[in-house]
Amino acid sequence: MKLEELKHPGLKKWIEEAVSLMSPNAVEVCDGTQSEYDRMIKALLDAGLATPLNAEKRPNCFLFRSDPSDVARVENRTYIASKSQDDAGPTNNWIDPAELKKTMTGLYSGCMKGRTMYVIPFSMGPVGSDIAKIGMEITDSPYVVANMHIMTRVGTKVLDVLGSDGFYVPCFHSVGKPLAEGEEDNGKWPCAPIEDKYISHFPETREIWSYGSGYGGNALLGKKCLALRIASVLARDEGWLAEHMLILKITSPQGEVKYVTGAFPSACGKTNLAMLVPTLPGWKVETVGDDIAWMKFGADGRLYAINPEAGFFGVAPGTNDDSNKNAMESIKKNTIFTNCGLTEDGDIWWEQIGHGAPGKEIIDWKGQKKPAPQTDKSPKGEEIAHANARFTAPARQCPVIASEWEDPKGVPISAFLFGGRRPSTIPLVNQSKGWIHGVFMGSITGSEVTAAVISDQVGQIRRDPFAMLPFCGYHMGDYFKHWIKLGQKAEAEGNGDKLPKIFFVNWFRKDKDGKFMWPGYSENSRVLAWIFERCDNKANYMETPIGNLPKPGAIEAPAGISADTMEELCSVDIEGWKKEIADVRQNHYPKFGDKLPKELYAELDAIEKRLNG
Ligand code: O2Y
Ligand code: MN
Repeated sequence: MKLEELKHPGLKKWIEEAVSLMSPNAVEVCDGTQSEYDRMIKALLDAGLATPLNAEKRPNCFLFRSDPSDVARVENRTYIASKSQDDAGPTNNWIDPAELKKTMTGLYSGCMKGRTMYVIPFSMGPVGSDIAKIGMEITDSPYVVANMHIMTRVGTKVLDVLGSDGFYVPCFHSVGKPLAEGEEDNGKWPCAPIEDKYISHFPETREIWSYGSGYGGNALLGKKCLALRIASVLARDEGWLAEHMLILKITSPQGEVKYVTGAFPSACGKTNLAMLVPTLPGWKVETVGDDIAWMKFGADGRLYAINPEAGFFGVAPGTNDDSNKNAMESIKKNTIFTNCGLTEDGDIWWEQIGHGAPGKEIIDWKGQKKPAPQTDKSPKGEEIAHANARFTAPARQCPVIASEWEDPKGVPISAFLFGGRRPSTIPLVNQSKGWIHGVFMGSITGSEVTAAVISDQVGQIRRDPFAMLPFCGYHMGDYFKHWIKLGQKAEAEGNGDKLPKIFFVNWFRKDKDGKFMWPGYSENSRVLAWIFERCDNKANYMETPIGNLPKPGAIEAPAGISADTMEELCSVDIEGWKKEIADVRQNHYPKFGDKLPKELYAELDAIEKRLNG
């Protein structure tokens, strides 16, 4: 589509200003069609950036290799540029917005020379849904356009809903690598050096400016930047919730349906849980979303959730037929792979894919030929796929996608789950005593840092409240307050009983020999069934100082798990909890200063008193 055809004068002016700043060779407004997607792929093939996979094994699938300096979200280059530093809070990087815009305007000046500027109209959420929001991403990366086609709803249908004066979140993106006359990418992933990368958010003006990275969350601006960082600010101001949560549909053997959402920090198996195959007879679990939930109260006082995304941007290593059969099915066609290995027969491969690589040689994520691994493991430091290698696949291809996953009114939520990778202390499942206790649970969420992340904190618990630490667009103390206020409002309106029940789960408890006590994966369906029944005040439970836990026998033990182990998993470690409370009081809550809601300190005092009582 041509610029002249746009019906929104504000949008046209914004694009014209971007063109004059960034000096692209050409401008294209994306229409979202299959032929446009195919054109992007062709441009990427011609530039030597895409490798087609074996069309018989993986039709319409392509592999990309990014620059080794551009392989993941860059949290230390991600900024919340609110007018006041206090509004960004202690957990976000902050730069004064005027100063940051000056620096970035300098970088954007002429940044698209030799490239085409694409304007991507995209909807986060079903087009036209009351809960959805429109974004407009300007980018010079056809890789971003192709990924946005999968991850969001793109094109003319979005412009139709926008009309001539609709609201959109303006998003600038450039890989930061202009081309000189006659220069081509020639197989080299374009990006800027780390010190020039900026992933910037301007919460007051609802703008996103990204420069220098072409990878994932840094470049696909609908995902973490819009759907979490900017949306969390919109949600605070408009009275709804934008959360880093999966959405599940659970059907009981009696055919009753409930929807639950769950927030888990990275490396806790969120996508696997979202696509779980239950072992519990008669139960069915289906996927509504695997990463983000937007929730608004309906006229009936219940909270309704949509998945703002249309695809999965999942971690490849570790995904196999045992850990996530449904993800493996979802990526059989029409999928973009990034930083995976390439086998001799033109297929992808990664560590823990479930089998060795065929043939004699394999090409690793850096493009180097290596001996083909005989098993699905590689020695540390010699991995074939990057640890953050990804697949981008359409959600509609998931065999267990729920039929209502695109319902514009969303699905009514019965429960929130919070969870983390906690080797000790935290029980298998714990129901909060009420809303504020549930907010307390969310606020102390944390996870053991695993060797999957390069960090000097491996083995330590890193607090990641509501799994939103890298994604909250404002002060987290105010974010906790927002959660408390929503509950109080619902109570005041007589809808307290319609609020989702809140649970904390932990699949990762270890015994004294360091072995996992709970098998996880499909067996988590046993815990989901208990949660499902607790939402109706059924299922046996016992009141404890830390919350309501399953009574012995309330969750049937999976094969190979003894009654003693079940009892340990579902009991209160009083001494461990005293240490937990002390850590929250001394090290965690003080970070939020006087913005930490007094209700949460009161909850901390009450739990401590019960533990001592
Ligand atoms: O590394 C990236 O750019 C992707 S991060 C990501 C992708 C999908 C879902 N969640 C995440 C995350 O970091 O939470
Ligand atoms: Mn995520």
